[in-house]
Amino acid sequence: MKTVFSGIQPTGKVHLGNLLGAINNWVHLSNEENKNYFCVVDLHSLTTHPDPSLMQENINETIKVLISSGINQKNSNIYIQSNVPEHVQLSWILSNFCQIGELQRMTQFKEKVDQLGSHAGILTYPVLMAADILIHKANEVPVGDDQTQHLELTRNIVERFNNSYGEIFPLPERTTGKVGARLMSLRHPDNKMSKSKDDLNGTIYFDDSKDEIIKKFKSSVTDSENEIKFDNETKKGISNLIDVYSTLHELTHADVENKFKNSSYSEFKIEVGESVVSYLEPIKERYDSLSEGDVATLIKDNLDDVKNSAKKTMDEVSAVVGV
Ligand code: AQP
Repeated sequence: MKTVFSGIQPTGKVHLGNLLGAINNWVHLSNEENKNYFCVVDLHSLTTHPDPSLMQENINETIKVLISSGINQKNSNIYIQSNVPEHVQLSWILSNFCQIGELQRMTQFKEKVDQLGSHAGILTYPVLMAADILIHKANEVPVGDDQTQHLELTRNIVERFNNSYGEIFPLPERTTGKVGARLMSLRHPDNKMSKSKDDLNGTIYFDDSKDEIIKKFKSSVTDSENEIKFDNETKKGISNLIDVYSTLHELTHADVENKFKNSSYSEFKIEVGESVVSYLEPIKERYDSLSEGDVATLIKDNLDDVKNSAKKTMDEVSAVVGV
């Protein structure tokens, strides 16, 4: 049986990129014979200096989306990172198995320094991510392709740690959804769809109304041709829409091209928009039916199991390093 770990930051409203690039895959994995840990990584989000008055609301909303997404609760623990201090304890130990130069070479570090300034949290973020994964000894990590470098770093840390202390951690593998590894903004197809960017019209939020969704797809930026063809170099906008449609209908890009070979861009945009509406509808319905009490009970019920798993790893790690 595999152990799966993945996380999401409570940095704003969950969007279609989070759902298709990550959470959808979590739902699939939760229906297989795995032990799953899905974590709202609030400590990671501190690197962006979020407004404290919005934090609890964002955490609750993100947890509610995870529950509503269809994750099978039987073999999955949804929890909040800061409730389990072992994440940070392990992160400190692992930071001694990681070079400063490696952290400085991370693409996300370079991008985020420009946006957020160069504080140490941005630099050491990938070590905390390694600890998130390793605290439950996860061997499978379903994340978007923007996290490839961080996963590679985790694997390097594992190899160095195991070389010193024996086979303590498994070597984790990254997995992505079938398609849609990186969903782009509908207005700026060069940029990924994102929670925290100010790009309301380019981002589909999980709770957008039907009209908002159709309107955003109708006005999505494409190109001046009228051929529905996947080409991520020269036709990024339309390729992004093909990605969305193919993910939702479990079709290949070629199937989608063939299905819409006689359609105009505007007809295709409406079809994609309606598919997204149908996908989000049950998620929104479940979300609306959840009370704060339901969420609190679920978090409380999961916490013992999560804490036991984290403590077991920390006890083992503490023993081998001699603290
Ligand atoms: N556009 C995207 N396409 C596919 N996958 C995506 N993910 C994020 N954006 C896309 C995946 O969603 C998971 C959770 O992401 P995160 O909250 O940890 O942070 P992020 O990657 O930085 O996502 P955002 O939404 O862009 O947040 P902000 O704006 O705060 O940076 C991850 O598995 C991620 O790959």
